Amino acid sequence: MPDTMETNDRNSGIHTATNYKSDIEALVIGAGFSGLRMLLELRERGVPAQILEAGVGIGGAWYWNNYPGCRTDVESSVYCMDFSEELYQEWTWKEQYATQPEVREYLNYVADRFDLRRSISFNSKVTAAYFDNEQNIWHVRTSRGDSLSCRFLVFGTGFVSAAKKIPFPGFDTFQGEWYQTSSWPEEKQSLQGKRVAVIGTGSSGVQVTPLVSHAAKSVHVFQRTPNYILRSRYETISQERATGLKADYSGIWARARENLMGFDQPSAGRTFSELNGDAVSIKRVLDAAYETGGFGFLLQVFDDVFTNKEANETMCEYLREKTFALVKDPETAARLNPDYPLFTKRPVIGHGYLESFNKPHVHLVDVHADPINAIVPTGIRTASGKQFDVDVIIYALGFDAHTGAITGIDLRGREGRTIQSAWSKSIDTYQGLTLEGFPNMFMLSGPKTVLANFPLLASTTAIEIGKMITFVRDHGHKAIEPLPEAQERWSGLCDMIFNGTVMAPHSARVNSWEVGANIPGKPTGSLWFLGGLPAYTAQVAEESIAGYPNYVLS
Ligand code: N01
Repeated sequence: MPDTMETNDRNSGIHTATNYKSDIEALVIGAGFSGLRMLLELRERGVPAQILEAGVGIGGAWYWNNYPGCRTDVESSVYCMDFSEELYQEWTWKEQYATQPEVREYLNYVADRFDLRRSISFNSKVTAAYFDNEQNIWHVRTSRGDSLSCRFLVFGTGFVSAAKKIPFPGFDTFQGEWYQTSSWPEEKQSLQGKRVAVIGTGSSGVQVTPLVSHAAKSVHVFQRTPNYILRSRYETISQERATGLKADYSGIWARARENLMGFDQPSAGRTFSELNGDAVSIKRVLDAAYETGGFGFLLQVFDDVFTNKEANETMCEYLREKTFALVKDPETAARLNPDYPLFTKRPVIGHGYLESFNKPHVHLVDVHADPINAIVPTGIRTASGKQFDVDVIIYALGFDAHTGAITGIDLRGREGRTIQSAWSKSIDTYQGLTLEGFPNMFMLSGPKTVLANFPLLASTTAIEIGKMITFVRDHGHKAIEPLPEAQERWSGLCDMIFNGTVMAPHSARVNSWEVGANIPGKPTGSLWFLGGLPAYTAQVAEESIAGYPNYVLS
């Protein structure tokens, strides 16, 4: 194994020397938000650590999802690192909902500002990790043939990093250009005057479609399950607003930590029944929240939106009416409207998406009724035999969320137990952080972690993982792993909360990735703790305060 390696950083064009030091104690997989935050935490705690990153640049999901139109759906004022006031004062966000280039620029800035690059090995996709029972260490291999070992292995691979495989027979026979939104090429692609197909109408498909429609000669959008489209608020941040945000650094993060989903937004402060069915008052609160834009609509209308069928359906109906108001052709509008409770699938922020269908060259193709059954050299064929000849296919098919980046590795824990066998029937973890049978292995956003604003969630879990690693080192333990009964209890809690929501009975039928239902053969069940960020933060902190009673320390 060489001591230093040259890697070409795609973002900066700079050749960065990365060092593989033999005294590395912790290996972190992924140089996105969570991996970078973890590296900072470990450095702070004096734990020698290294990041292994598959890409050749910083950013994780924000590096790969380079497609036109990609941007955050959480306000940039909280979609960032919370741990350093200096950083918050130095960086000025241009957009209220940052574009992908802006987020990537930010993460590069963070990496440089805190001198992180010297501890990142790019172009190093982890292919295998085996736990050595005798020595209590992990042996790790990368795609470039490096073998490393470490005491602690930390996954910073995010929720949505392993793309769903293209399932259509013949996709490799297509003679035109094709792209996946999740690994969009760095070079600019011209779609000018081309016939384009977009397959998939989740966040990625909805973001890319309006941009494509500006340039393409024709656009066919292949929709299987419609999504609720929330109003976007893509505005630039004025200098005055930026100054105000910076001055409110402590307030913003204090409020976000107290918010159910880690946003700087007030909760509704009312339930549906409190409005006594008063149509005027209901419309007033719906209008105000819709105008706020983004996830404001979810959190600022009724606090019982996830548990009260009537509250949820009232909001759904409001959004369906918006579709009819925005899309001129009522038949198309009807097909764009979902019939399931709001939040069964993650809602999507649409900037000009619905309006795209008013353009004469943009067509909606319903592949629920008539599924795609093959890709042919000239285009797409559906089960009924209809053929759509196109020059370009854009696959926006989503991800093997939460687990794909972990199960994609030949990962073996204690006594050679594979990750596939651990998650064959049910995808369980303890607090989304650790997994029974996989000692000294941690996940910054593992299955059954809290559903919340990602950077704040990652900051919370990086701190807790940091504490656990410090505890193991300081107390002379060799390994830590959760008790099976603790893991079972945590899964039971996650299931109980999920089953109490109005979404639960519908999630599988609409292929929600949040329950694993978008991947054939994947065990289904809630992959989130839906109890909110404040409750999650308190529960994980309790473990460290009590000295890890739900863990086996050896
Ligand atoms: O993926 P998705 P995504 N035939 O799974 C369709 C984050 N994100 O990449 O619903 C036909 O939501 C599938 O249809 P169906 C965010 O958390 C955030 O768009 O399974 N269609 C669906 O329409 C988001 O939720 C941002 O019936 C097929 C689409 O492909 C998550 O990533 C931006 C099919 C996949 O939608 C995932 O979003 C982008 C088939 N065989 C992503 N297979 C922002 O911050 C799949 N589909 C804004």
